[in-house]
Amino acid sequence: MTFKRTLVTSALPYANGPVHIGHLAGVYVPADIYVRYLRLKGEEVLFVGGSDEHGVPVTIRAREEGITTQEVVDRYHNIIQRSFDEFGISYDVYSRTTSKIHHSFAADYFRKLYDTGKFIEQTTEQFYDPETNEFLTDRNIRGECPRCHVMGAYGDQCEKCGATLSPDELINPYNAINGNPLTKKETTHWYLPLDQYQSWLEEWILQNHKEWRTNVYGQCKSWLDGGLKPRAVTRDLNWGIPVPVENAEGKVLYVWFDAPIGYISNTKELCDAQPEKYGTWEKWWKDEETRLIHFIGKDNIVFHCIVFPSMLKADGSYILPDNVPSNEFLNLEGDKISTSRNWAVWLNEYLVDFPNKQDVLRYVLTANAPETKDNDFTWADFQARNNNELVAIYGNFVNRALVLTKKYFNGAVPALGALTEYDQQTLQECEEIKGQLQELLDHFRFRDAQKVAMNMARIGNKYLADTEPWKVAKEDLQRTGTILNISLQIAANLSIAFEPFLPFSSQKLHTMLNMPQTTWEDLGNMQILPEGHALGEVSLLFEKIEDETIQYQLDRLARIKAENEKKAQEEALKHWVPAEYKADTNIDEFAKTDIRVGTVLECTRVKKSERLLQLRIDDGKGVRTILSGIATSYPNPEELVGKQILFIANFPPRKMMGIESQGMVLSAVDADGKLVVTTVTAPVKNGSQVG
Ligand code: B3M
Ligand code: ZN
Repeated sequence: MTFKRTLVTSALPYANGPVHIGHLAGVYVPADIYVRYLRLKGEEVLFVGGSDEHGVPVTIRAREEGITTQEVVDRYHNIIQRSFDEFGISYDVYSRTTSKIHHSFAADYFRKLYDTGKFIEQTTEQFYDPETNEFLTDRNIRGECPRCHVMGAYGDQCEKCGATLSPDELINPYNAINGNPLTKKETTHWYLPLDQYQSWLEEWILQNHKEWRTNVYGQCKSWLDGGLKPRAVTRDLNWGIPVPVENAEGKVLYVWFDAPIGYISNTKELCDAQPEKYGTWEKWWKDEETRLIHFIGKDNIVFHCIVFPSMLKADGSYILPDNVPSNEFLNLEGDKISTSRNWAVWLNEYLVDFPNKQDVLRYVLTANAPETKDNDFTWADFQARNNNELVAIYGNFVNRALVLTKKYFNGAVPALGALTEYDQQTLQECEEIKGQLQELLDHFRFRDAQKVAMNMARIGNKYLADTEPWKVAKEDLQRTGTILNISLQIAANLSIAFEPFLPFSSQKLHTMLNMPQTTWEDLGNMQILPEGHALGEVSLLFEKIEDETIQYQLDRLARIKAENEKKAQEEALKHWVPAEYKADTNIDEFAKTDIRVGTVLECTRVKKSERLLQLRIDDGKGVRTILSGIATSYPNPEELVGKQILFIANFPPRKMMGIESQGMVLSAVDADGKLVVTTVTAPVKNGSQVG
């Protein structure tokens, strides 16, 4: 199949926070490299992006910040768009899913599938908060993680251990907003019966797209092998695109239904506004000669390879993605990047600390791109790559070539004299770079491609070091001229080769070389700059980054880590101390707290409570009953029997689940939120006071 044009999309980031280096490395830089490369080659290409402004995350953010959801998406859409702009992510259109055009387009899309019987209707039981009368979406349900037992895991995912969860798996689920316990209630939704697309998908992906990246192909295969099930495309929520059918009050399109349609509606928005320049939107979405490429992160694979293609197929008039070059994840200093835990390097903040250093970040993120496996961003590596590669190789080479030309030839490109074998070999190696680059870029191997571009700078750097034109100048200025001519041609080629990767530096180098507009065509031409051509002003292409600057970033992360640990403990405590106790705990009372030692005689689960254990304790004077919310940390309660533990003896008695609790067992909370009952290190008399 030969294609006439390429439509490139990049995942629509949720407008619930700024974008961070993980986004940039995983999706936006690779997409931008690819698009710039195609544009340089003169191909017809359209680069579509936008903000994903529906879904639960934005509503959660609104609550956290105490503003309306619309204000949240307005704020972050602007911040995100600005970051993309600043980092040179060269969209043709960057719009948003709250736009009018998108709302009506997505509603129409749903309506067409609805009218042609492409959905099935199902009634299921969903988690419900009887106090607020609302259904809870996965993200608004929290509870204990069934895998790592951290408290406060989300209904769709545990941020601590990364497990993908469903709310049913959570231990003691509660409403994330108000802490209310949840019940279940029936609700009706529309489903896309993915099972009906199973065999078609198997053929389309597993047979016809074996060339997809192994991580992408593998994930698709495992979904398909597991057997696809119908997926709900609507939700009970008050933020989103209302379901455009009768009797659907309070229901909106599922964010993952409307968001990918955003690619289409954003294209339409652009094409409708500038038809002479871009043609019709249908040309981009419905013409078999258009090649569609989705750049995404790995958590989006199923939606882009299975769900969205099924939606497109259900409609029947659209093209399908030709490739979905998804990356794995980028970690930060060994830990998973997380918006909610503020464990990230935010792009807007990066530029405050590193003004005008967009390309440094682009370079490092591509050099470390998580193309085949998860990778780690560290500040030490960031510094090393800047200082040892960008500054010491690329920058140093270019600077020497230009400064020497200024010095010996008054800034004009010297004549090319007779060539040595080494000259010829150097020129040839540089000429060959183009083919290697293309081969890699065509196959979405950006990390290796950038290495190849850097190799050309290495060749140049070595060439200058070997030929030492500054020494030669004393005896043979003409030879110096030849060496510098060759070096300047390499510099000119570097500015083209690096254009997709480091657009700002290429622009700068272009200006320094006073070079006419070039295209990919010119790459490999080792006579771009004619003899006598006057160079522009010389300045440094890259600057060294000092240790203090890096230390500042490391200190910031250490602070965030400490804050997160504190928060995790607080979250655990919130759901551990029985609510009845919370109200009357304050510092004054704490001073009066009477902590004593007792031996556990019996320890059993409280019926119908997943949280409470009932302990019978020998307190030295008699036996008392204490209820404690530690059941999930002690799946085997008997292990506490016979242990001497610490308890608060003078808590007023409280009734819970019909049982009177006469005190409170003291536990320590570890960083994961697991509770460990405190004890003494040697036997003491029961009833001994602790203090
Ligand atoms: N907003 C999820 C994400 O940002 C989602 C992508 C939508 S792409 C259509 O990872
Ligand atoms: Zn977990």
